[in-house]
Amino acid sequence: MLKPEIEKVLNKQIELEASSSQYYLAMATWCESKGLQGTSNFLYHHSDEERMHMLKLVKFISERGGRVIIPALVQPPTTFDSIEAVFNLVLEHEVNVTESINNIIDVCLSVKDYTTHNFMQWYVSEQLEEEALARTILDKLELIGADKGGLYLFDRDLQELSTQVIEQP
Ligand code: OFO
Repeated sequence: MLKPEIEKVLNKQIELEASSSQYYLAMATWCESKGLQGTSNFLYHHSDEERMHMLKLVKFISERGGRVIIPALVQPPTTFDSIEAVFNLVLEHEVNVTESINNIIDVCLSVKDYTTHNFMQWYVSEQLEEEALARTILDKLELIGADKGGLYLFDRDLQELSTQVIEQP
């Protein structure tokens, strides 16, 4: 049986993963409207991944006899200042997610829930990768600056990345 403290933080994480998925979906549609098809596909995939992160939590709570709360949707922004702004927001968001995951780990240790602690290790490594990826993308964008040809190649790179980063649940 899940302890109430754990059920609470896991449900909060479900909300955060769901809102990440919505947020990246909004970014994907914005990039698509700017002709950045590769970047858009990358973000569509990223949005799918976040939904998968949410589902893993939903199933884990259910399997442990807890109560899942499916959160209401919050409308993400419809427009963004630039592609750099998009990825700065991605990084900022992922850093928040990491903090939230670290908080769950703290709660697991404080109530001695080693099963959830073990389950959350997957999220710890996932966050490491996601933050690193967002930083790499931002470095590339800084390198490109205002070079339109560079942006074209960047978009092509992200198209390629979008087929690699998708994971199986
Ligand atoms: Fe990228 O947030 Fe999920 O875990």
